[in-house]
Amino acid sequence: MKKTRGNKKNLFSKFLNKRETSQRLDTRRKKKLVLVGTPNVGKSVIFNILTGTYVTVSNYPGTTVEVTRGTGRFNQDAYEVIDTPGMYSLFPITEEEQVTRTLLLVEKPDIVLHVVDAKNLERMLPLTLQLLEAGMPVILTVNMMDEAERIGRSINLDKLSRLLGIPVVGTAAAVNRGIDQLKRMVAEYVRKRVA
Ligand SMILES: Nc1nc2c(ncn2[C@@H]2O[C@H](COP(=O)(O)OP(=O)(O)O)[C@@H](O)[C@H]2O)c(=O)[nH]1
Ligand SMILES: [Mg+2]
Repeated sequence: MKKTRGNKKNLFSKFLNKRETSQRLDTRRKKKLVLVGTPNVGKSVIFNILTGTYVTVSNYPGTTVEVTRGTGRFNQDAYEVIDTPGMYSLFPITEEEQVTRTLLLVEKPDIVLHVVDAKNLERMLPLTLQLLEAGMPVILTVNMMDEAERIGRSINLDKLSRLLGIPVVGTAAAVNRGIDQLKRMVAEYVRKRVA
């Protein structure tokens, strides 16, 4: 009789231990990073750089809109990286925009990378403001810096960061420029939010 009770206790403490372990793992769960922005700004190029070979493409539930997910490992952390269809506004007109908006609200990303084209910055910043107003954890990625430079545009990224009050990074993803800095910023941002 005693033995059984002992065993039960043992099982119970084993169960507790297991639970503790899974909770511990949970605090180290994969961070979720979502790429958003208008079409043709380089979201998918950045997605491909951040993730490995194993990506899954699926229709967002109940729609014909494709969402691509992959895993990125950098700065000792694992991230679920999600590439979304292009969106112009958080107030959706197209099904793509509707899906991206829902995804942002439902999946509660740890980081929203708003990717913009450095050549058309001013046209794209309204979405940054909308995302911020919606309380999203935004890092602004000013991509295509190579093309902007070629047409003689220079962008004061530090000033932009001060004005918006969020991290801003300049990239030229197609030539792998600024990606290390982007990864560092993501890691730093997540660390700050957890602390
Ligand atoms: N010059 C230049 N081209 C880029 C850069 N990033 C992306 N591209 C190109 O821009 C096009 C659109 O990129 P894509 O990732 O498909 O954009 P998405 O629609 O936002 O996913 C592709 O032809 C890319 O090769 C960049 O930083 N510089
Ligand atoms: Mg794309």
